[in-house]
Amino acid sequence: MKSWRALILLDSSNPVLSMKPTILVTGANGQLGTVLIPALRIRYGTDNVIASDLRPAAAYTGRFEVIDATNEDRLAEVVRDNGVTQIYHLAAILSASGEQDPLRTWRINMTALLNVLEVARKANVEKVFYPSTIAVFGESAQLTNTPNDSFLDPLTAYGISKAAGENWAQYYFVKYGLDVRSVRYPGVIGYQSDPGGGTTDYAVDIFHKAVLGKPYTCFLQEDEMLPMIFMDDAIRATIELMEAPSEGIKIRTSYNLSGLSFCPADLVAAIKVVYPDFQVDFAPDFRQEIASKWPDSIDDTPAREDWGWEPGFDLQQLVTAMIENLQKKYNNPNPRIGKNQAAA
Ligand code: AKB
Repeated sequence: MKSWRALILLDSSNPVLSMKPTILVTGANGQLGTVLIPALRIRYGTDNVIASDLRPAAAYTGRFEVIDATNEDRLAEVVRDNGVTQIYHLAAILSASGEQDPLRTWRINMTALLNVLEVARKANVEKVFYPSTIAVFGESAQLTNTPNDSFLDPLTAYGISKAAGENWAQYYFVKYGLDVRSVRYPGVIGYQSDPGGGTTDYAVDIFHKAVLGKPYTCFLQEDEMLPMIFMDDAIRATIELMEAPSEGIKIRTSYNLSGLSFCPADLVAAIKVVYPDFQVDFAPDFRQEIASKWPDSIDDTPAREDWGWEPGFDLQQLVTAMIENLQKKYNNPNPRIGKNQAAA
């Protein structure tokens, strides 16, 4: 299985590494940022990666700047004062929390992105990473193996902001030559950090409950199939895209990115191999309505062809990695687990 750790260990002769970018990451305290920052620091050097968020995390180590990305002057100041050459713009409000106040979600997501693009353009930043999402797809898209170039008619404020953002990314590339790169993440599943306000969050929460020996109530229907990706794959995809030669990046809106697809019932069955007594019930809420409009699976052929994307984790490997790592985190509190019960 391929992981970002393998990428770092196996690839240290990559000429990209000798150029040592100075990287700014917005939304550093979020689910992805918490894991991406250590990966970037291992790859490019601790001092070359500046984490930023609205507030510092409790026990932050390494360079950190308090930045509200909706404040263009503050963003410009940090970029200028630190000679930033790459920005990973992760700060955003996600699908489920975004629906609580749709106009605020639009305002924050768009203002922050346009600030990043403008600051990057004015300061001659070399590359920008912009995360998009499967939430850009809506009812016009084919649900199975959704093609990269599907018509986008998203039905959440988050999805609308990300679809618009993809077009702004392309606009800045075409009009100003700003090297903006983007992937459409599926639901990201990792043990290292908590998700924050997404429709796919169940697939992380469920593992914590299983390892703690507690029952879980799932907010999606048991047969709601969604595209997902293991955190290590998501991090590796991000770094591989950002390091790919510019001429290979043919899509300047955003690349579909596929890991695996499953529904809650599949996940419960896989977890029950390890925890046979795990209790799950289903109480679908407003997030089921969001999920029902999203793809079941994603066609990521352009990502594979243009920059060599290949996922490394299947469902069994993901479940094993999640349970083993959460058992360590929680000091294996569930007495029903014996060594020989680890998922194969
Ligand atoms: C969410 O559920 O909102 C995110 C996403 C798929 O973009 N995880």
